[in-house]
Amino acid sequence: MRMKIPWMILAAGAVISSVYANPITTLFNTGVASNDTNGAPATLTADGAADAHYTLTVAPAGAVTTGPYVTTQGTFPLNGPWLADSSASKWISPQASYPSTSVVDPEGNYTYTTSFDLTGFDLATVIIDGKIAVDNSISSIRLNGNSISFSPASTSFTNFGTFAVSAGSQSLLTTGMNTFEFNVINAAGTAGNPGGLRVELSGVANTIPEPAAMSMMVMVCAAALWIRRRFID
Ligand SMILES: [Ca+2]
Repeated sequence: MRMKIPWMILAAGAVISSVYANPITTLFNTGVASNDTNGAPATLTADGAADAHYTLTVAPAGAVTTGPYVTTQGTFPLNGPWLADSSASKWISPQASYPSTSVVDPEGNYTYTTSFDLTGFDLATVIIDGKIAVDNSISSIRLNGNSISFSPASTSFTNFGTFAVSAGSQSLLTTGMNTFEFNVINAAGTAGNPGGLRVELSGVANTIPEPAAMSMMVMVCAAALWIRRRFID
């Protein structure tokens, strides 16, 4: 009879695991209007429109700061130099389009900011994977004001680099809204010199059980204990 105890433990574990481990659906890639219930991109933002989830919070003197905009495809720099847009993400930039090489963004630091909601998640279990491409280089990535490490691509606007938030990073996180800042340097240049950012974010975390779910787990454990005492001991 004691051989049946692991089945009870597995049953309780199945209930617990069905309560936990959910996608963080408020992490948005650049150029994405909405996510599905699994946190994957569902609808993209139109070329030339302002990005719904990213803001340009710092820019050099003389820069356009009303965007960032989803960069227009089919023309420079998305007709060759930049990594092509995909169904997962699109480039965003200070200006909506760069119809000629005389349309440039000033040299200097551009800080792009995006926020996501960790309400209801166990902060110690948060795992986020990020991909980033920039024009021209990344100076830092900050999470709630804390610099986090990243692995830049060797060619910054034709390939993605990576960064991550590992489980156990709760000291960097806060219940409720959290903020990434991507600090991008646009290089000097008076012709054919746009700035831009491309980010893809995905994350999961355990949810903090609701009272009803906690009650269910307690009942499962109590039932297992009762069966053990009634039929096994
Ligand atoms: Ca540039």
